[in-house]
Amino acid sequence: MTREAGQGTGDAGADFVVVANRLPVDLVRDADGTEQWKASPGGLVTALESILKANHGAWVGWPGVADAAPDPFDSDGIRLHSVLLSALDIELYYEGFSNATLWPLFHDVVVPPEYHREWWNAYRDVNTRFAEATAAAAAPGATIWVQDYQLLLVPRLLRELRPDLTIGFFLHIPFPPVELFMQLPWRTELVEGMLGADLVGFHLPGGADNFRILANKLSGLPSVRLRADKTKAAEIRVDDRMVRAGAFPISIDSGAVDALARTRAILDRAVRLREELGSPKVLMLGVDRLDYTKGIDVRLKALEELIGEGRLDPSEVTFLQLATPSRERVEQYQFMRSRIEERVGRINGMYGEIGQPVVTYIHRPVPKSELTAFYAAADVMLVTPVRDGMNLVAKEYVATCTDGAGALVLSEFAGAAAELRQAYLCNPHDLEGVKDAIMAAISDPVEERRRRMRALRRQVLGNDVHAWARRFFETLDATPDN
Ligand code: ADQ
Repeated sequence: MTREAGQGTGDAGADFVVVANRLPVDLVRDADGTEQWKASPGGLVTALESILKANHGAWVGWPGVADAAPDPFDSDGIRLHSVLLSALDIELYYEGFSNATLWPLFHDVVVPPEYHREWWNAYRDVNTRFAEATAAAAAPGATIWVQDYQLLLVPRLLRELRPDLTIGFFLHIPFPPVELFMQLPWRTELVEGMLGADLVGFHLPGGADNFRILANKLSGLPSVRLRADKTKAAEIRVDDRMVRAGAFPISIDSGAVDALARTRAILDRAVRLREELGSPKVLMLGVDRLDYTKGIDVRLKALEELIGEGRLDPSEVTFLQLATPSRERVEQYQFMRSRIEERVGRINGMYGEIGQPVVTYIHRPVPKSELTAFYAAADVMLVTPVRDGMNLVAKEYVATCTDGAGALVLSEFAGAAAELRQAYLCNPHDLEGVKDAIMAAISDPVEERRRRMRALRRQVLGNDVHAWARRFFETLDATPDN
């Protein structure tokens, strides 16, 4: 990671600023106390890299460790501004309000959300700090793009500090139905926080609708729907401003994934992986952050029953589950991990043979190239969340299926299901339906599977993350009263 201290946009401020809970690089502290930056390039960086570089861009975020706030510095042409979080901030704002209040509430209360005033106070304080850091980093008239549920209050706080800015906000997770959102003791503050933006983006039109209804219900704000608009946007009048809310389904850098998947190194690695897994007749794959919303237990239950009923032969089938560790200090994540690991053990105990487990479970992140080889090796991809904003894994798998073989089993409750209609769709709450979808994905005639994959590839390759970012900015530019 190149780091050029004090160079670049300097103190004049940036014309384009991304604000996210995390910076695109992580500060890593070694055991001996030395610190170094490690790149953690997600899809968002890829999507925004060229806009950031072309516009003297800056990024405001937390560097990933407690009590660290290095001076702003340039990294690969982007100026990075760190926001300091103490260990207590991380506990209350991040693990608490963000991940044990908002995350479960916004995912259909899959586990009960907890409401604590001290978590809320910390969330408000940290959001204020983010808004202040952004106000200091932005040039006059700059465009700001605030990301995700950890920063719902930032648009309004920032507008109060800097009315000259154009502010976009994008929510990466589902926006819940009105009845669920109304549980929140701080529901009005949060909706008004989001209404500080000029454009509020969601993955699906349903999220934008829920938001529009809540703005009316909680703040009495009138809105109109723009029916001819591709984003199915609505305009909400806030004082003398117009706020637009619409759907912008995110995607991946599909061309890059497709190109990587065609390289000799990946294709060879995929062949070797299958051999290392005992050359099964059918290789099924799951790839997730270890999160209770992802329905990892759903697919394990389905597999266990299918084997138990004799519909799948354990000597012919292997299921590989890659599960990146996630939010390990949050209690519900600890419970879920134990439940999943217990079930993996039970299935292997019942049906595995020596040196031939039915389920191979890897609880570590996997490098991008290795992950691509896993996708390329798999016959059937299982994506069964009980609720998911989009789910990029589904799109990554499709972009990797360059030979047109491979089948995607996809939950109707993932945002991706709205676009990937030709997947083997299933309701994760209906276990018989999940089992039938898995069986169809394995045993449908090859022509039927190829036909479905062709349609999926057209969708994913024709709508990449660059188009997503472009569409968001075009709409932000077109929003009246900017
Ligand atoms: P996530 O909940 O993190 O994102 P997802 O969209 O699937 O879910 O993205 C996960 C990313 O992590 C993928 O790019 C995947 O390749 C990677 N990943 C997962 N497991 C991995 C492993 N074991 N090793 C290496 N990499 C792994 C949130 C929302 C989603 C929404 C995205 C983007 O919850 O619904 O799609 O933001 O908006």
